[in-house]
Amino acid sequence: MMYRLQESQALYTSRGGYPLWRRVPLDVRLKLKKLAMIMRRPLPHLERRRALRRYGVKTPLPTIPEAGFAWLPVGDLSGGRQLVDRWTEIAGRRKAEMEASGEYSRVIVPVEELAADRSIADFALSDDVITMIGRYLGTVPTYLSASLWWGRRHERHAGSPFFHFDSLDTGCVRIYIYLSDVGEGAGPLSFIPRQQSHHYMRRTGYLGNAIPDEEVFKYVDSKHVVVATGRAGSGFAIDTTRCLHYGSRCTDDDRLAMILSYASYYNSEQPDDCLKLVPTGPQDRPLKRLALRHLNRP
Ligand SMILES: O=C(O)CCC(=O)C(=O)O
Ligand SMILES: [Fe+2]
Repeated sequence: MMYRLQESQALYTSRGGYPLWRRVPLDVRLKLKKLAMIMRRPLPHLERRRALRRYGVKTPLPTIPEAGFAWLPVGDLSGGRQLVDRWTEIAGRRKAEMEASGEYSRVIVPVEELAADRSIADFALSDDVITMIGRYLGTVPTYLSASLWWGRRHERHAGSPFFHFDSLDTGCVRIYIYLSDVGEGAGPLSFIPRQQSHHYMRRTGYLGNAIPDEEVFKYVDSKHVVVATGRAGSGFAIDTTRCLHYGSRCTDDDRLAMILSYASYYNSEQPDDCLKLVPTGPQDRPLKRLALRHLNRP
């Protein structure tokens, strides 16, 4: 049992802070923090809501429902097919090179190379993708990162193999695109939909870190776990701040996945410097420009 977490490392509200503060759950804490950020600089908040209405795509798009997860027809979204064709080939080749050298690293393509890649930028910052995520978050999102992970069979450090919530914002979206076939044993992203995840958060006072499966299943029936298996080229959007999740339990097979991350403008992730390498130009659409702005690096 490689992917068994022996001891709970999770943090709970009851363990610290002033007595009243101890009763404030994670989602409320994040909301308060965000409200403070918006009050300090309200203008971008209003601008971005307006921009979404004004520049958002008017033709039908996939929707990310309240439950926080949606499969995406990646090939039908603008730039999706090109991205998948190009990066399935590159990822497979880089993985083979690493294997030949006998080394392992989860990151097989440097983040700088991903940030600078035109096919990734064309998809990740397209009006389609930004509008779809924007409708879910209620604002033009900020683009945080593109990464490409190799999960090697039996590798414990290939990703985040234990249940947790991310806490960079009150909501966020990660787009996963599998670049290899990901069956049950290849570490598919697995999650609990928003409603049941929220129940866990409120019942336990969860604040952070990894939780053993048994701990989660004391509060949520394991039948609610959704295991997102898929073929190479398939993709989905997931809100990892609202859905308990884990991935990379590569018990039988390897996994190659590209992960694109977005949150609102008011998030607490430090923007990576390599985002400056994203190809830009005078023809860029307003939504792309806004998606490349960050609170800590306007
Ligand atoms: O290893 C994985 O796929 C899970 C990664 C994760 O926790 C995340 O994308 O937030
Ligand atoms: Fe996560």
